[in-house]
Amino acid sequence: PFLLALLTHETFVAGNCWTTFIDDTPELFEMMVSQNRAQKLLAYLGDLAVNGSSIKGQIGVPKLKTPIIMPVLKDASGNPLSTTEPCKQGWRNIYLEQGPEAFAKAVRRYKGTLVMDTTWRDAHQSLLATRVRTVDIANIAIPTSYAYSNAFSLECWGGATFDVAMRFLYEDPWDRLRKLRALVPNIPFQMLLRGANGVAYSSLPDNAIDHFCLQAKTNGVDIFRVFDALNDLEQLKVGVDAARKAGGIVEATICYSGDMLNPGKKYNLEYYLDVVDEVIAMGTHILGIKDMAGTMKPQAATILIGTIREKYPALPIHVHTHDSAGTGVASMAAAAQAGADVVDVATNSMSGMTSQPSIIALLATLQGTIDTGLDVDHIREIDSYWAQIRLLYSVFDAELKGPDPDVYVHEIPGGQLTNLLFQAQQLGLGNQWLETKRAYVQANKLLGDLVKVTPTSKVVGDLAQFMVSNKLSSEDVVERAATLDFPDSVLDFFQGLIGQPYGGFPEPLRTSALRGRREKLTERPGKTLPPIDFFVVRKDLEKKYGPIKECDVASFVMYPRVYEDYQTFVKKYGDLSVLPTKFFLSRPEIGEEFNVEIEMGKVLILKLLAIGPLSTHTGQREVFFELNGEIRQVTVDDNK
Ligand code: 3PY
Ligand code: ZN
Repeated sequence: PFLLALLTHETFVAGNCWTTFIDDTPELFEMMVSQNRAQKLLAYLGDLAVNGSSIKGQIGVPKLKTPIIMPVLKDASGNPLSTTEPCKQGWRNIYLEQGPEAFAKAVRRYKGTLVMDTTWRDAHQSLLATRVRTVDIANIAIPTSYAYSNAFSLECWGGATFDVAMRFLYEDPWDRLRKLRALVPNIPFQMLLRGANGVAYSSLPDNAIDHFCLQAKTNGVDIFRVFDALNDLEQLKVGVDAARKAGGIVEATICYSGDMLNPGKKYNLEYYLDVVDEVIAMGTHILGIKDMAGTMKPQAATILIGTIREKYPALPIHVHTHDSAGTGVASMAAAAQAGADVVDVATNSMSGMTSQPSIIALLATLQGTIDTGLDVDHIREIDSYWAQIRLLYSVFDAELKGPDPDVYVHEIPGGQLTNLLFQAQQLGLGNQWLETKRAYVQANKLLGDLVKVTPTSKVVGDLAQFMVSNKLSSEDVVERAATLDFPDSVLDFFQGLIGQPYGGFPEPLRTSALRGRREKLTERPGKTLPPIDFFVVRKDLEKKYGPIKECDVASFVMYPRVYEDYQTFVKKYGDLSVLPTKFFLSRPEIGEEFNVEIEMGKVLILKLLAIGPLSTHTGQREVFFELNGEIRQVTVDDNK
């Protein structure tokens, strides 16, 4: 690349070179970096052209064929609103100027009900396998800063977005956060933290959670929704304390599981009220109620939220649901009427089914009774963008055909429901899905009726799939537990690595399955894990990858393998977050021109010219591109 930079430098080309030309021309180095980036980008595009997409879970090519039309917001007089600069008004100002307590008080004082929009996190996690890329969120971020300026928050980070960004999208999750933050300075950003697990699937040392939350806060997160999958309060406290120490707004959250209206249910009103008392004693700015499967019927929302509201009049309450059964709008309206301060919704085109209920449907339901402070026309405009994005990501769309009120029976959380359905469809057996749902109910019962959300939902799901694929009934599992080779996640749960379930572990199943091979934990796992030495981790990483940021250390600590694989990918192909999604997922037509802005103001104009014949000798092909008017060629292994 250096030679290429030298040979293409205009002074060199003009033949006006002097002996210290290289030393006197520092932009040669910059040119080299740019050319290096361009070459890596061509290597990716060449590979995509020859071998097709290697993005996991992708089926086919995007349905969206036309360029994306950007929405135009109008002001009160019908004139287009300027969205060149981000909006400055919003709830975040209260937090920045007066701190988390004042923010919580102001939210509680608000006369209507506020909304959190989940489009940038949970909605695509639940409908599109978490595959929406930074560029597609960033492109709509400034208009969103206006349309949603009175929103309580935008959920945009955490949960599965953290590892999926690195693992499948080859993006840096921190980079996403920083980019979005710069474009939306006015609306609080919310993340989902899995308590003592951070954004991973099992416990980490406590200082890793502290370190992670501080990085999250520093890079742009304001509100931390912290939950524990078993409502294990000790596990929850680790995350709550970390978020508070980082200076964030703490939303300690209890998970709602099953149907509390059902007589004899393990998780009944009494249970929830006890947990709420403990969570409040822990200290939280806001109480979160997380109905991750969408089993909180409207009447349950009225009773649960109404009772908490009465008992804790000053406490801000934020309610989350999924629309799997088709009753999400009704439940959120009921929660708002019962005194919830904030409820969760998603933009229409990314709502419904396993995602959150539709924002406009909720606004229509509340119209004339409860104000959200949002402009429906603006929200509708923003949705016109997401309708196109949904088609762009059609390759990951589970294309659910309708609501699944069976969720009241199987209780599968939204994101997992889409995943399990997809896996059952891949197996191609017509009855596989019904069998999986049935087995999920049995597995949950065998495990003692758990609160099911990441990571406990995976434990139940893995056991269910294990039962289906090995044709095991519940009785078989109990009788043959001492000889069965249970999935790792089930053994982790039995060992106590995920925390302590309410009501205890199921016995004798636990002891038979563990067979003395693993020690049973009686305390939370993080208590005995040795603390991370961040200085040493950083030094090791810098030796391998050169200068890195403190947040990269946090990525490695959370997902060591995934982070290293991501680094290897970036070394080979560069930072692909700048590549438009259509060309990240599918090759351009021959002769189709497209632009990639590799950095501010530095635009590459690209065209795929030809894919050469297969060399039987090397198993490779030459792929020809035009890059800013010059012909470039890359050699690609044909893996087909
Ligand atoms: C997650 O942990 O990623 C969730 O979305 C749980 O609901
Ligand atoms: Zn959710």
